[in-house]
Amino acid sequence: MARLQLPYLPPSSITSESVWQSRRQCLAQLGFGALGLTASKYLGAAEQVAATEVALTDKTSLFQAPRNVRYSVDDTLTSFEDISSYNNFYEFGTGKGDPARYAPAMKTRPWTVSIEGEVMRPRTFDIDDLLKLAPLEERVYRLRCVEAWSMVIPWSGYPLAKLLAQVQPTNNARYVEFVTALEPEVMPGVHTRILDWPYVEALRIDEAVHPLTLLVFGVYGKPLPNANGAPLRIAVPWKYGFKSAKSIVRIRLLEKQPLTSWTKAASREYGFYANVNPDVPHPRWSQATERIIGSGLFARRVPTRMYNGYGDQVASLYSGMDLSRYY
Ligand SMILES: Nc1nc2c(c(=O)[nH]1)N[C@H]1C(S)=C(S)[C@@H](COP(=O)(O)O)O[C@H]1N2
Ligand SMILES: [Mo]
Repeated sequence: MARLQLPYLPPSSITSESVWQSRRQCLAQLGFGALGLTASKYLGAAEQVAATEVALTDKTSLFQAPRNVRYSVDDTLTSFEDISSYNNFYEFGTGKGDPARYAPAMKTRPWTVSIEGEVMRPRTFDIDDLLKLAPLEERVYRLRCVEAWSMVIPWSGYPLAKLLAQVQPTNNARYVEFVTALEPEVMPGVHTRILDWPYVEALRIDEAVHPLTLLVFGVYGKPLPNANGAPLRIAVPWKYGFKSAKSIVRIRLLEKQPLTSWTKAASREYGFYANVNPDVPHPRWSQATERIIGSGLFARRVPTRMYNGYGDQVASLYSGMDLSRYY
C-alpha cells in the first residue's frame, strides 16, 4: 500500500470545519472512500495528528500573551532574527553567534528551579508549573548591554515578585541570587575560566520585587530560544544586560550581598548595581552612547539614558546613593 502523505494543515485551522471537510475530500481524491475501513484507520491517525497539533497550539498560545502597555516602550522592535542570533551567553562561548550555534543542544525539559535560603517555604518548581503560576504578559523592554549596544525586545513573562510571594521571604532576606544551569557536556564555554561557573547574578530584594523585574519564559510570542536563556531567565531593563541571568536553576534569598560572577571576575569593571548610567564610563570605554543592533550596515548610535530610560520608575530605589560613584 502506498504511503499516505498527510496534507499540510496549519495548526491554527486544525479544528475548523472547512479543514475537516477538505481533509475528507482529500482522502476521497486519494481513492479512499471516506467511510471505508482503510480510510477510517487513516482518519484515526489524522485525528491523532490533529490532537497533537492542537496540544502544541495551546502551548504556543500560552506565550502569545497580551501586551502590558503600562510597562512597555514604543521603540522599534529588534527583529526576532537579531534577538536570537546576536547573544551573550558565555557558557556557550564568547562569540556573539556561539549561543545560537551551541545552546540548542541544552535540554530544557525536564527542568526544575529551586527557591531556597531566607524563605519560609522553600520549594522546587517544575518549569511547567512555574509557567502557570501567573498569567504571562508581553512587555516590550529595552536591553542595554554594558558593551554599549542595545535591543528592544518583546518578552513574555510575569513579575518575579509573583514567584517570590509563593515562598514567603523571611525578614532577613535582603538579596536575591540567581544561578544559571551548569552543564559542561553541552556548554563549551564553561571549560574556559573567563568566569567562575556557574554564572551567578543577584539583586537587592527591593529591586527583585520591583514591578519591572520580569521572570521571562518567551519572546515574540514563542518560548525563549535556548540562546536567550530558555526555559526561563530574568529581565531587569534599567540595568546592564549582565544582571539578567539566563537558564536559571536556583534562586536563593540571602541576608548578605553575594559576590556575583562578573564582579568576581573584574570588580573594577562590573559593579553589583550596574544601573545603566551614561555619565559613569566603563574603565575601558564610554557609556554615553549605544549602538542599536539591527539598524543596518551603518549602525545607528543614540545617546544612552540614565537607568536606560526607566528613571521615573526606579530612581527612587537609589535615593541617597552617590550615582557618580562606580558600583
Ligand atoms: N548565564 C548567563 N546569563 C547571561 C549572560 C551569560 O553570559 N550567561 N550574559 C548576560 C549579558 S552580558 C547580556 S547583555 C544578556 C544578553 O541577553 P540576550 O542574549 O538574550 O540578548 O544576558 C545576560 N545573561
Ligand atoms: Mo551584556
